[in-house]
Amino acid sequence: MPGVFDRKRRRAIVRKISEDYEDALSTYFGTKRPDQVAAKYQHTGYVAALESCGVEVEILEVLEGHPDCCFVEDTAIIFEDTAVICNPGHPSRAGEVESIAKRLSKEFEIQKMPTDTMMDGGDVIFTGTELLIGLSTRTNANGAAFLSKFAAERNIPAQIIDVPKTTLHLTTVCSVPRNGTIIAAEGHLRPDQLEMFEEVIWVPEDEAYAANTIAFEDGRIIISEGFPITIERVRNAGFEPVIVPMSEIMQADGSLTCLSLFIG
Ligand code: CIR
Repeated sequence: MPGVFDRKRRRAIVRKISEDYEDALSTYFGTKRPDQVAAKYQHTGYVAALESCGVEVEILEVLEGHPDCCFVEDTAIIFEDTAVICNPGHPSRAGEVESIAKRLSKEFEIQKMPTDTMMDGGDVIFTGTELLIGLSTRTNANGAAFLSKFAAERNIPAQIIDVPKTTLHLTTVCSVPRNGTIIAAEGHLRPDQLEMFEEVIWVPEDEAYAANTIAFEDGRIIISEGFPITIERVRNAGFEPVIVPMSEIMQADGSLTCLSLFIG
């Protein structure tokens, strides 16, 4: 299924780091206000890493007054020819979706979510055969029910996973680099939640941030710098790591996938 869920990952939309990025929301990984200038450098490096893996990247301008606007993963979920526009789970992010919907309407049908739903795209993962939908502080049961039904109508089954209170989104603590394999953070997810996978590459709790990766069909995998145990485990599992610095993105609770919306 092309779009967000296709590990060919040919095309992505990203958005520049805002001038007020230092005011971005931060609850989990932040230890200080993020450095906006360093974040811009890291974002440039991130885009270069995507391009080096063959992704055609479209860079959107900053949305004034939206410090979290670079985290475009949260704004929409792409299904084949339809873009589901999320109802962000934090009020400060509500103003980000309109401009994404406008951009996506150029090539996708637009499906808005009902007003009683709440969903961030960071709570949705496609495993290759099914959707995993996280219930979190940003995604409520109505949001999960709506997306499950929407997916079922397209013959895609969905499973709901409780996102632990220790983390922001489902994607914050896991990623699916190939069908049947999940990279998951110890201390956040439990083995019984991941029984649908043949292989779990466990990330030690003190490297939890590194569980979020972006993998490609050829085995390359973009992974955050500074997490040696995870990098070694991923390499041992047959992947070729492409390592990028992410410290200032992490300060705002953003991970690798959060910075991209894959559209083809
Ligand atoms: C937020 O709290 O909404 C942003 N500071 C971080 C969003 C990260 N996005 C993601 O995990 N998909």
